[in-house]
Amino acid sequence: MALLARDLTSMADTPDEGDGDTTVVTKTKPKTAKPPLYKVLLLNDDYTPMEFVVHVLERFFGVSHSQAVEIMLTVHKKGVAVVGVYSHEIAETKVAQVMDFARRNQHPLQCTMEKEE
Ligand code: TYC
Repeated sequence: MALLARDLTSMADTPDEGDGDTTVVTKTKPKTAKPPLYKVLLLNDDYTPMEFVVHVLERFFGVSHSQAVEIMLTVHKKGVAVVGVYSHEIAETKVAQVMDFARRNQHPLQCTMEKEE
């Protein structure tokens, strides 16, 4: 049976079939926005014992003892340091855990979070 003109037209540029030519199909990837990240900051004060801060860093931020001492001394000298970067929910949990642990131990240690730009 003979091909109709419209059949030839529809086959002409169909990928992987037709006249043997190759058609390259390019697609632009739909852009999914990345969720924002939040820095968790530890603040210096005059009263919280250094060893308590070291313990907090080991316990809640999973750093080694020597890393914890280093970070604690940075906060002690500079006033503040970023101790981790997390999703909003994880950052909130870290801040709450540190604040609760400090309060229960009657230390004025402060921990906050801010959006990473
Ligand atoms: N400045 C405190 C002291 O001399 C130690 C300290 C370090 C406190 C870090 C808080 O986030 C802090 N005992």
